[in-house]
Amino acid sequence: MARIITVAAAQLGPIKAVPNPGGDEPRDAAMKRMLSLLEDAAAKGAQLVVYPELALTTFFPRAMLTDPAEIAALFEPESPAGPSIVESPHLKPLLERATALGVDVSIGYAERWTDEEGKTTDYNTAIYYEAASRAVLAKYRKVHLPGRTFLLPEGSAQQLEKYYFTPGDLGFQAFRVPSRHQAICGMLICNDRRWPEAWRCLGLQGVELVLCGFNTSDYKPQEPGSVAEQTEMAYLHHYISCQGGSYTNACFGVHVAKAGAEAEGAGGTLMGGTVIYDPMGRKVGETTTLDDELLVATLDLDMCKQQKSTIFNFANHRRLEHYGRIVEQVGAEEPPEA
Ligand code: CDV
Repeated sequence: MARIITVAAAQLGPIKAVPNPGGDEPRDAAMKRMLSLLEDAAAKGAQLVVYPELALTTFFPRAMLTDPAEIAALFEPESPAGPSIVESPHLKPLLERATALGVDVSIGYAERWTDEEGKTTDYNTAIYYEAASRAVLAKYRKVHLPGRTFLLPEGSAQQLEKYYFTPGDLGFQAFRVPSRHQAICGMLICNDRRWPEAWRCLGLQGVELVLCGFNTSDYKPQEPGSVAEQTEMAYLHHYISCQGGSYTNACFGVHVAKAGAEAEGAGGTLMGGTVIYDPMGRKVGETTTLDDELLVATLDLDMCKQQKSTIFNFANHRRLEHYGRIVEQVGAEEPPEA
């Protein structure tokens, strides 16, 4: 039987940060928009809807909040004894409707995790929710956190993920989706898509479908180049990362933007470019706006087999004896001058 899955990339337009960075658009307004995309996706036959990174809030790491209560309001609390993310009042309406429609959901959010010992850690997280089992099949915590823990000089675009989050501790785990022909899926979050190591960890588990939400600003005043030049470069680097990951790991990739002007000033505008690639590295489709927009595609998972069994048959061709540096070294070490 053909292993066909219809996916919808649910690009979100801006979730406005008005009047201050933490004072985000009322959550129920953003939820209404997400529900509307879900209904549209289901009507178009989608079996899986993928939403962006930090889809429940504005991209708050563009500003340094210091009020603990204001920060806490942006996070979903979770712990082994509960609550779990499916109980979150901020997400529940979406998952309930997805269950009723029989549509799976992958979505990113800010997670505040309290472990058995009472230690609290904040992660930039995504989940895969399967409608058939009403369960979260997989959770992924972003590994590659860009930016810094401190502010750059005023007027710069800020990126403060290292201030808000801890690097993910769950690694790059592929997982099966029983109700979708046992599809082998994996999740990445935004900056992870730029790291071949992340893709290859999923590729080594036979991944067929990579799901990745992102928030990527298109212009940073402190960096060289005009707005037009930097924007062009942002799209180029986004495309080559996603295309390369799909090609070299023989898998589909669904990359979903939160786009548009979320906040006034530097770094407040996010690029679009929600895009789907096939295992050959071909673009299947792309959005054209910076607003809420749905990109629907029907994918044949068995298309992954051709490249996985030939040029990217890892078992036949990989040479582990030469890859030591990848795990033994972090920064570049140049050869001594001759
Ligand atoms: N949210 C992100 O991870 N954004 C980064 C930016 C800062 C470069 C990205 O890789 O798109």
